[in-house]
Amino acid sequence: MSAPTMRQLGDVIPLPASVRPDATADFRVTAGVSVSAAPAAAAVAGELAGLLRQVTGFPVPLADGGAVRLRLDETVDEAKSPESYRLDIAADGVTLSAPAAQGLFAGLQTLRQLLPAQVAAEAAPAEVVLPGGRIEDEPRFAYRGTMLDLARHFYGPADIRSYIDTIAQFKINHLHLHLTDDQGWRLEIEGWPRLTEVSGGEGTGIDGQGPGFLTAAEYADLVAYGETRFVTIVPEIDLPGHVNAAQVAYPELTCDGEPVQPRTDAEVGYSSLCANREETYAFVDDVIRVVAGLTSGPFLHIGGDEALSTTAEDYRTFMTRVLPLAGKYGKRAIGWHEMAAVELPPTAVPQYWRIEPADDGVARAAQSGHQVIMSPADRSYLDMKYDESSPLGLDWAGLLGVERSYDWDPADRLPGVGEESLLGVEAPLWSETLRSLADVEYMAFPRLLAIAEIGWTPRADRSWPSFRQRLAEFGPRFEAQGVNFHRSPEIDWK
Ligand code: TNX
Repeated sequence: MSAPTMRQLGDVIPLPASVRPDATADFRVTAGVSVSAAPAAAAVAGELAGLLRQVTGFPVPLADGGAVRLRLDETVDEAKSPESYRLDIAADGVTLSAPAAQGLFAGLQTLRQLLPAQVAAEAAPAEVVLPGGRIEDEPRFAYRGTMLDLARHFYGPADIRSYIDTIAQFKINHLHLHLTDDQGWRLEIEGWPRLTEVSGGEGTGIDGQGPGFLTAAEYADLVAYGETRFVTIVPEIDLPGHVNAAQVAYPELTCDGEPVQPRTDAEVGYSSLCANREETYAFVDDVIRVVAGLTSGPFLHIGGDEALSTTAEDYRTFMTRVLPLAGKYGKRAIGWHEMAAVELPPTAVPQYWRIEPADDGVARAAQSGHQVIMSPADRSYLDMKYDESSPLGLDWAGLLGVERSYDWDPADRLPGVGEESLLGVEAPLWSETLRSLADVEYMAFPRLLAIAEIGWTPRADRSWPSFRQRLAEFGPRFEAQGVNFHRSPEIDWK
């Protein structure tokens, strides 16, 4: 048997809040290892046993009195985040404890990264060693998200599930799905079949290359799948602009009732719902009711961006009527920051994407108690090119290398929107130049890991040299999982 390889206790992304290595306490995972768990932790325990099996080749049964123990633990301070956990690695065993299943799941992701990347050959089981010590961890922000744009290019349920699996490993806990735009409508809505029959069909998407839609049942399944990875789905119906696909399907949604042509180009800002027609609100109420009914998470994103062909007055009329509909159907509205131009319901969350600070009401909203999601395009837009040689991506917000995506802080972006006003951070990935899950992965990895660390790790503990060094270890991990990534020359990949 070859000598067991070992990782360092702090070799984790995102970096945990507290890491105390103890070189005398390494734990050797040997042939007899088993996992024990409180009944409420059975799912996470099953996953951990599976991981250990994969890495070592040992049988790793679930059994009482196992050396690897998972506990839902009252001794952990209940006032802490449900995502908090404590991981103790000692010579005689490993104990993972948390106040809630989310915390156990977060701790499992840490443990996964402390195991070697290798997968044991079936014929040759191999011991591995976990580095000794204690990790105590909890997130900086409750919302750590990323976004997929299904409208410009559709990705099916298998791709989305695979993406959820990958992002959850970095403690990303929200997946925002941009479901509708000028080029396509990607979620079946009961009572409005033409939305997806016409605008989800062949020839939709950028250059007609991204057809497809989620049936209501497929979407509900994805929501449920996300729950098992503690990833909350945030559906977006983009309103009142970005609606050409809806108007192609239902011409009565235009101001003059005249049909409009399908569009497969990347222009923005030319379409709008009509603020002074009741048909508009009947449609929007219905769509929000249906989407809310299919979504278990607390959020519903109503878009609100780039409504360049809606007058300011119509925008205000429309948003003032539509924003409360999220609450009417039990959801909390998120919208791109343009919506902060109107009086917001108390729980509404502006998502800020601007490059340069401007007076668009976001600071005012924060001062009156609104939480904000930070997604500045020049730091968090995963569809920006890495550098001039990037085969995919746009560059209107600048080039976005890995260091640039790491070396900023959401609490410094906008005067008046500090730490206490932030719900969290999100990295959107628009699909104009993407054609496959491999393209998505290439743009997201490794930059999404930078955003994940910004969202999780205490600000004072972050540094680019440390991140850069830890990131290098993830090359072989992505490869072992078959996840595509950009071998950025900024990193000395292992
Ligand atoms: C801006 S910023 C958009 C999207 C585009 C994206 C491309 C924002 C809320 N909207 O419509 O897809 O740029 O980077």
